[in-house]
Amino acid sequence: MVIMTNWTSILFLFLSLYIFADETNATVTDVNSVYTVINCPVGVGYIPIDATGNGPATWIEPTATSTNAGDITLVTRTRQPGDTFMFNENTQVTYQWQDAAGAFALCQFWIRLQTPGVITVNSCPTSPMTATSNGSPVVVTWTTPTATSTSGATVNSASLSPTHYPGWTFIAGDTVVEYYWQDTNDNYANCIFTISVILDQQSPSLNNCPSDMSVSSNQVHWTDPTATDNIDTSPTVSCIPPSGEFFSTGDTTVTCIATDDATNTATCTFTVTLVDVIPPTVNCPDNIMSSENVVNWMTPTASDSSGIAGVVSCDPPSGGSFPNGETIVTCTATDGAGNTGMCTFTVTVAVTDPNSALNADSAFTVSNCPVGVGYIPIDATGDGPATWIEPTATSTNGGVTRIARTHQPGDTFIFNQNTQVTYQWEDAANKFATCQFTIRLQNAGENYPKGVISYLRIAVPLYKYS
Ligand SMILES: [Ca+2]
Ligand SMILES: [Ca+2]
Repeated sequence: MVIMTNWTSILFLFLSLYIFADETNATVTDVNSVYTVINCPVGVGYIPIDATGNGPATWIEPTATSTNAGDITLVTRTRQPGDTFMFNENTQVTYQWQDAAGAFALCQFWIRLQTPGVITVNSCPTSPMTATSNGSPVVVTWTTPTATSTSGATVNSASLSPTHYPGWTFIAGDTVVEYYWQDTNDNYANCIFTISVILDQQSPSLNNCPSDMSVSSNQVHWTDPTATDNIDTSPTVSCIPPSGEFFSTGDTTVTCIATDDATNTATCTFTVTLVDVIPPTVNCPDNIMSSENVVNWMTPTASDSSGIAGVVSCDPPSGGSFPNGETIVTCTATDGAGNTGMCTFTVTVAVTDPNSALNADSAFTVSNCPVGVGYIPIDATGDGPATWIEPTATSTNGGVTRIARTHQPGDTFIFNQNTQVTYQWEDAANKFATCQFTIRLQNAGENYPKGVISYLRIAVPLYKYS
């Protein structure tokens, strides 16, 4: 007879629970590796026996074999089938064997006489649950198991008394977590599992950290390094800033961090050098039409990926005197890396010059342009239509097209107001001719002062009316 303290019994029970798992045919290796114990009802918490009061209970008795030579002796059997048990009490039953070599094996379980029905436990976590720690307590969570009674009795949740709750912290080592339930028929059930926290104080290894790189595009991609660890099979790897980020001109240090489950870290760094090869973007104003030779505009803005676009200058500059016709203005800005961006716009000056007929393109001949008349007076008493002989043009270059006619005979004009009428033509050589004159509806015989109205016969390239 082996006498054990209560503490030792509990330890042996947990050993057998752990070793037998959910099988009834298991080897008690930790007790003595030579044994095979059959029909030890481990993992069931207790064996429920339907009853209405104190009475006998039966069960299949466990047996043991040993690889050691000689006979095996059952040295302990605290109860045997047919014994009387107390109603609604858990009674522990212990079997212990000793073989000829002196090795022991143990089987312990509980018998309970109770009202018919058992409590079924749902989602008891699989034991052991594992976690890793770098030495600090770690938070472990699990799904809280639930229980239902097959007898239809109500499971008394008030009796739910876990030893630990999900979300608690655990230190390295094994911790046994237990849940117990009781129903209104006084049936019992439990769920027992082990949380095994493994001490890991070794940092992961980072492999294939990118080399320093020089790039010309500000969006930079690379392949993140990989990591291995002594325990964590998939340490996380992240880089700051991450691949695919937009970088600023110059040097940026990228730091990659590998982290294992126990929050041990390893880092590596590399440098991304962004060489600026992108010229600034210069934002020109819209094309300018001017009736004066001196033309001003707001200095264009410019932007650059480096953040510094440089000073914008235009050629010819704002505020200068522009000739009649179209002038292309080019504005540029140069960034710190010497990249120059540019944009262009046109300044078209159309200054009405009474003497510009002398500057007419010599290829043109314009007929019926009423030059020298100041204006064409039309007798009228109010707003109304006016008619005139329309001018025409020919060119030695051929291909003359009338590209503008601001008014045509029959149009209505405002009384006592000078209205300028413009015709313009373009020939096959892209030369232009313009005829401008003034129409005025006025009282018959009225002499509105002549000579103050500008007029023009044939014009050099002024501007295209659209
Ligand atoms: Ca590790
Ligand atoms: Ca740039």
